[in-house]
Amino acid sequence: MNNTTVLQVGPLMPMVQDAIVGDYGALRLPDSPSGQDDFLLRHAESFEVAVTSGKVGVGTDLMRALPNLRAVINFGVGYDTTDFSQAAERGITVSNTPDVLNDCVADTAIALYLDVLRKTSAADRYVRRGDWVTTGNFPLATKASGKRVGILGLGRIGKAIARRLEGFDCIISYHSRNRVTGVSYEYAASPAELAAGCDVLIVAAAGGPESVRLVDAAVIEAIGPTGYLINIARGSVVDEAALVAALLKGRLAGAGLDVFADEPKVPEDLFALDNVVLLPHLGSGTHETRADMAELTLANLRSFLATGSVLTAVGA
Ligand code: 8YV
Repeated sequence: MNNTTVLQVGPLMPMVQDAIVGDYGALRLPDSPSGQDDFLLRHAESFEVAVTSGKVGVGTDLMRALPNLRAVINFGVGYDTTDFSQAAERGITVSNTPDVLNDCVADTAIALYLDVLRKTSAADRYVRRGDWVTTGNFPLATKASGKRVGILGLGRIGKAIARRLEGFDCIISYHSRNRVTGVSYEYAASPAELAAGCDVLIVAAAGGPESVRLVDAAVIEAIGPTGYLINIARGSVVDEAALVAALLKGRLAGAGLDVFADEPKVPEDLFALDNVVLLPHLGSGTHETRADMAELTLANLRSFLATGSVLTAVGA
């Protein structure tokens, strides 16, 4: 294997980047479009493996420009930035990092759930502004325990969220493409039906073409003015313009968002709303989980280069 077999696409954790450069002589795709053209003209044919993250991915054009690509090794469970249908057509293996981040992403969903209903971030700002002294007690919030919670996407992360919510005596229902066996939660036939029957809708569906705007204006309307939306999945799963409009008009009680349609841009209309909690896509962002994701990414790369198959293939 020559030294230019591995292509790095986008920034990666130092642990991953150092390993792929040190062990495999990976070259990094330049960030600028003109730099990329020149780079690909010289090197495109040599790359058999691309290592990337869910944030950047190997999109349609880049994948087309790599005629000998055999694998995309993705850091992150979400791979919606990689053209998976082209990969499938061309027999290109795609791996991701499932399971190792379930706990942290589910913990983040619970953090948003508690924060949005009990208004802890808003209350923190209240104390720091000195309002406790000048204005008195903070306004009452909404009880978080015992709520009816709908989970959109009862996959690995959705189930981890549900397990945590059981500890809060919540009544859980879900909608997924297919019914999930081995759970006692009620199944809703559509996202709108799920939204209509719950107090809090938590979005945990995978991103990608099949889930674009699954939560549309009608679903947001069905959550209603006393309901809340939490999204720890992908911004693309929610109609962001409809969400912002509903929040501004009081047609939704609040929202907790870790993901957005055009990250890192967040609709500025939301900044002034105390019933909205905004996080910078940090769902899996702990030292422990990111180290586990890095290790699994490298294990997939090593396995592919040694055997031609990965440990955690998407769609396997
Ligand atoms: C990562 C994520 O931050 O795994 C995912 O799908 O959204 C996050 O855990 C991201 O993928 C890293 O690029």
